[in-house]
Amino acid sequence: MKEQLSKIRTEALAAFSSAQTAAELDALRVQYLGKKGELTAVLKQMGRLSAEERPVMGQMANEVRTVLEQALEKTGARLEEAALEERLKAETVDVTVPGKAQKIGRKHPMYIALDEIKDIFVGMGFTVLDGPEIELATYNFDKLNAEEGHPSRDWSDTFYFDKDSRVMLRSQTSPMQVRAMETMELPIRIIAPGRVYRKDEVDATHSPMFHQVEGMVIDKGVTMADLKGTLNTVIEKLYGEGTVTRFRPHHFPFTEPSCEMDIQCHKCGGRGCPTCKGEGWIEVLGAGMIHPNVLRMSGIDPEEYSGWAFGMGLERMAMGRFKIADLRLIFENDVRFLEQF
Ligand code: 2NL
Repeated sequence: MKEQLSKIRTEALAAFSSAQTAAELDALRVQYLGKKGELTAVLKQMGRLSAEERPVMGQMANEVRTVLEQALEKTGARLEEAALEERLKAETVDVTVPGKAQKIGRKHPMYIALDEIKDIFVGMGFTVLDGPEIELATYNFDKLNAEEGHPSRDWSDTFYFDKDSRVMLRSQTSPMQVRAMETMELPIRIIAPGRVYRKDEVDATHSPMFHQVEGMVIDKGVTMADLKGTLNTVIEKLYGEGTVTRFRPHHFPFTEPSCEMDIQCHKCGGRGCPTCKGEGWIEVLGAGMIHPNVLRMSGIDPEEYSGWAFGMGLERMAMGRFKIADLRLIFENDVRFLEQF
């Protein structure tokens, strides 16, 4: 029995020290010290010993157990340390490796144009307004002098929510200006940029949703000269000093007289080319003196006050500003397109 115990001790110690992993070591612990292990098997034979031998063997067995347990603990700690070392090595971060470049987004060309337009007007003392995209036909049409039966009110042109054609997606940002006329103190100098909706098929120059910037000035003694002077200044700031403009008569229900403003084609200098479709001129906005009916309906006395107003398409502005040929590029948001601005 003495030989058995010393053999277990020698074998176990050798096995422990050659263990490579914690799992291997644990299996060895079970093999030698477990309930069904080799040491227990020896102890089970104690009954066969004489009364004198029993305590001696018992003591020796305990000594072997203690020695093996200490060896297990030591080896376990060593393996754990080695495993940690291994992991630290495997997970090392090389801080000198160049990082992955982060792609940073940028302003959409249309918003670059809008911010420039806003800056110009704010610099002239205008306030920027914001308002609802779902509007009452009252504010979109009635109070703008476009009575029942006006072609722009047709179901084929306007997105209505109800069969009585009273609630709609605004087709222009003028309703915000009507609300301003009703609530703001005079004099008024405002611009109203935002999304507008019309039932148009998508093509190179049309979209059922686009952006408009409208604006107006109302004060005592405001004339067509103020309209021309202000808009010429704005267009020169946007398109460059010396940009040649012209005003053509036009018709809008909410202004009288009304006009459209063109800039001379920057590509051909007015001789006619593909950019201006042979015209020599490019239309940039519509404007006019606010119709007395419109002023009156919003509670402003046209005998005392007068004003001018304008409306322009923001996409068209950005297309001209950045030489973009197709409106769809503005909405598709293809990164290869947006990266260029
Ligand atoms: C265009 C023409 C225009 C206005 C918009 C306006 C607003 C009020 C009163 C009077 Cl509240 N007028 N807005 C005036 C003239 C033209 O837009 O071609 N837009 C793209």
